[in-house]
Amino acid sequence: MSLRVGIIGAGPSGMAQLRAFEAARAKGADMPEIVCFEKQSDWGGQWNYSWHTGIDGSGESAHSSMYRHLWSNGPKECLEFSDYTFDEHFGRPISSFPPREVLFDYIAGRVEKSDVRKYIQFNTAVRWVNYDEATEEFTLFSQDVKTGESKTYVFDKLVVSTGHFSTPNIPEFDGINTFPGEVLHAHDFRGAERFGGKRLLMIGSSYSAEDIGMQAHKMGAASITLSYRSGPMGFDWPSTTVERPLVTRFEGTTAHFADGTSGEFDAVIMCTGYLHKYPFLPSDLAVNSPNVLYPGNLYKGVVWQQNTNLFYLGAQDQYYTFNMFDAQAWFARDVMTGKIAMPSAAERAADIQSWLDTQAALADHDAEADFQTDYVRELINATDYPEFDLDAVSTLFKDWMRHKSEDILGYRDKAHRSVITGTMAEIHHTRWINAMDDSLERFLNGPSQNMDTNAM
Ligand code: FAD
Ligand code: NA0
Repeated sequence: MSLRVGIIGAGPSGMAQLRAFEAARAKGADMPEIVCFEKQSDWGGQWNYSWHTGIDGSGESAHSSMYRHLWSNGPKECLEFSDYTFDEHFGRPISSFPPREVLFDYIAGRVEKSDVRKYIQFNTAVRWVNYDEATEEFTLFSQDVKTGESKTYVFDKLVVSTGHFSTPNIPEFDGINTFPGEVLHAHDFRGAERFGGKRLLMIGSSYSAEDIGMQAHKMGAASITLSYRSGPMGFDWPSTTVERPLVTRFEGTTAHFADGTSGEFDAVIMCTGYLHKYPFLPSDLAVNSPNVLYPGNLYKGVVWQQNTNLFYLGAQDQYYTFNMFDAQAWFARDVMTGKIAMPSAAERAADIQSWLDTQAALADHDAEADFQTDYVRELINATDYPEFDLDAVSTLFKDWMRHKSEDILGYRDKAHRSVITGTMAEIHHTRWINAMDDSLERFLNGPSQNMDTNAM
């Protein structure tokens, strides 16, 4: 009997797992029996944009946290697949910070070419998974979200690739129940147009707060206040934007901050991150971690320590994304097929601990980028995933972070060089601050919008 592999989720990580098996098949390896379960009607995960918030059209929790005007926050050269380049997909150089639709097109283009859609059961949510120690089999219970039909499957190996930026982390604040304006979490944010002229309070000090804040600035918010728990982001913000320590309480429309200051607000957006949540898994198989670069209990960040038939992709906080998911998927594939032998439990535990110790000592963002670079390198070295210059990617991350420090509204106007093809990105026809049309068509073909809007 051939190997039976279940994959939960057809976002970029699940798509990487399908591509990894297909790449081996193309080199002559046997294809296992694969079923990939995707609760939405299309692949792409976070990149599969939907206007839905809360509950989607099938009565499931809406998965994607992306918003209409989202542009990549890191250079595309840092996430490029080494087996499917931007040049191959677009046939010409494009700029370094594409909008969501363009990146969706890129990731979908690769898997369409490898004909793996046939393995995916769309509109199918995984409801529960059991593991039988005696038979070493997973029993998976799925449900068609349109018809309600439930099915049972048995697998030898299980890949969890359901992402971890969909279940909002929602803190409480005194008085927020009676705040008269809109209160939402970043997960439910779809566009900042309606905040034009409004006084906006964002709680949190990471990517969501930064980018949704700057989206609101772009769309003409009257003011943006970023309230931090641990420390300010410290960018050179536009004049509309200030940082304050954490909110201590709300009184009507007034928010009071830990430094004794206060302000009046029309709306509050919680940019307070997300929870790892795996409601379909028993607790002894589920990652339980904050959002960190190396969650514990996963050997090489992929293999569940107490059950090496279980794999997680993309469970890390992410500098690297698409190419890291590839490195993980290639590694998971080779473990599943026995090409990579598992060391003893004690050796795995020691390996996990050494990564956790290194992680605990990381001093700054540059060190974090190097840490994840070393991690990705280790995975790639263990497999036949096409190598690329990872040190050059780490340098790109550092350049990007420096550009953000220099100009938080302008870093997306920079161009970077592909470490894989050597192609220099185009300078985009429209500065990010002036770009109001995020479509693939406009991005690729213009015309420029620089003359449509005044530079802000
Ligand atoms: P996801 O993309 O979350 O996909 C998981 C899939 O699993 C989904 O399709 C979901 O429907 C499915 N699923 C979940 N539960 C079940 C179930 N029970 N049964 C069946 N299917 C299920 N990365 C970048 O590189 N650049 C960016 O600019 C960028 N911007 C981001 C912006 C936001 C707001 C967020 C939240 C993330 C962003 N990311 C970005 C990171 C993003 O997480 C990754 O790019 C990528 O989408 C992660 O892929 P994934 O497959 O691991 O998870
Ligand atoms: P994210 O910013 O949504 O990015 C997710 C933040 O929440 C931290 O600042 C944390 O503070 C704060 N926080 C948590 N609990 C809090 C509380 N009780 N009170 C106050 N603040 C609290 O989440 P995190 O985890 O980075 O930060 C949580 C992902 O989405 C990232 O991978 C990012 O790349 C992606 N993203 C991308 C884009 C674009 O590409 C835009 C948005 C998000 P503290 O004190 O723990 O530091 C454009």
